[in-house]
Amino acid sequence: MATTLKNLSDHDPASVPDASDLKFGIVVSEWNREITSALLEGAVGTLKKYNVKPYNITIQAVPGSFELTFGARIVAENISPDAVICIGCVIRGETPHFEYICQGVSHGLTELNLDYDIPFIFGILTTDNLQQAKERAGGRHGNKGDEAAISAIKMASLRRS
Ligand code: DLZ
Repeated sequence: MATTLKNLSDHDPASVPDASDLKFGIVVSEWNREITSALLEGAVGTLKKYNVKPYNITIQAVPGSFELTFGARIVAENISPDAVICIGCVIRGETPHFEYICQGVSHGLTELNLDYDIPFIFGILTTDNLQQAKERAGGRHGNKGDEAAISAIKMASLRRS
């Protein structure tokens, strides 16, 4: 697999714009909480690392990844952020839920990106099992929360430019 042994959170700090006056919303799914709380920690830590002020980070929980779209819309409308980061973890099970949830949230966030004047970031792990999720939530393949935060800063900065 192309990602084997690669830390996907590796990035060049020089490529990340100044974020000291940007405001972010984070919507986080409670489903697979062990994973999503690690992703959230990564995202918040990375935003702060790039000088985002704590009072410019608003966190809203939703029950599952399917609800991320609605939660993100509500956050966008209520706090006027520069970007919304959506955090979730969908693990393939023995039911068709995996496909329905992944398609629902990816289409939903794509529509929000087209309809609103701010970026909505896809910080959602879609894995075959819990072990793969752990490896991408602070394990050997980095933390997708970090990546989502960096994407959010870059896209929010692009919007302001
Ligand atoms: C129902 C469900 C299932 C089976 N699996 C997951 C999952 O792996 N990750 C996740 O974030 N949510 C899951 N859900 C819950 C749905 O996202 C949603 O919350 C419910 O279907 C209620 O709309």
